[in-house]
Amino acid sequence: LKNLHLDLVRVTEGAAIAASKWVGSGEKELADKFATEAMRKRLNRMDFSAIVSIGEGVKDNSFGIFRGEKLGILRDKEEDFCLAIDPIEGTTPTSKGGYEAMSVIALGKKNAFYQTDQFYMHKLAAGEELAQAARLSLSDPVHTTIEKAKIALQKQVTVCVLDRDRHDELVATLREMGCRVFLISDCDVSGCISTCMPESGIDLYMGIGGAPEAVITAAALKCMGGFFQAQACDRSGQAGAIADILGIERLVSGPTIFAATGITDGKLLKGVRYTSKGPVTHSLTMRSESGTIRKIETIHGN
Ligand code: FBP
Repeated sequence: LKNLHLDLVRVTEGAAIAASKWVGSGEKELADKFATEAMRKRLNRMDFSAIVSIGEGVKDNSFGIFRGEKLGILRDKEEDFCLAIDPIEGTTPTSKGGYEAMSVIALGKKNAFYQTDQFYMHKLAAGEELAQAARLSLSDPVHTTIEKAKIALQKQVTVCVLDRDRHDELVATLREMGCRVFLISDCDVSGCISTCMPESGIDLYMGIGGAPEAVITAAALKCMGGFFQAQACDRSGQAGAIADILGIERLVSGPTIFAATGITDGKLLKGVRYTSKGPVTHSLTMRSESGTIRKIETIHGN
């Protein structure tokens, strides 16, 4: 996969620039449409054949690249790779000029990525230090996870959670247990990744979010050595009990590459800037085989 990771950054750069033109426009669907078209166009210039394992958008009725679409110059041939894509992770912050929107993609070998028609998954993420010091499990009750984290880290635990009504009980438990809680309006991929960045101050990510985002997160945390488990569920979390809890290897098996480009400013990446020399993007690309993490600032020219 080594030679593909810089090409994949070009893909997220293109999608982020297309999306950035719609920042604050109030036009979620149009932003998504143009970002998706840019992503498809750039993927179709790559010298490979890849199939989308898990795409975006069905839950929002959005215009999208969905599961089963084949992409790349060699797309008429049998695919060698699979993709998990989200041209805009954070359509609401894009349309409102909020924080954390990114264009993201993950690539693996053929059939490497988990596929589901469920829209939502229950998620638990932690950074490498905590993952090594405590045996975390999504099957544990919330208070057990927090007790384990407190013992392992010997400090007040900080948890990132999507700000949704469905998380009221979770947030109440975290507060009762003396946790610091970071409620984010959107973008749980970056919420999960921030557990692997000590400077973020976030120890754990907990709660229910999108299923495509879970596969993309698993790819990112595989590259960063983090812990991640997810379980398919409905929006309220009710169906969770009947689905398997999947670890990183079940979500993303074998080597993987992750790439992201900021659309608006966030913890992880700066958003697209417009200068007299053209748009400037800020991206991240990571490879699980080598553990390489590259941060790339690109001036695109006019
Ligand atoms: P979109 O860009 O597809 O809207 O996703 C943003 C997001 O916040 C994801 O990060 C998260 O996984 C999901 O939406 C949560 O879904 P919902 O907004 O329905 O609770």
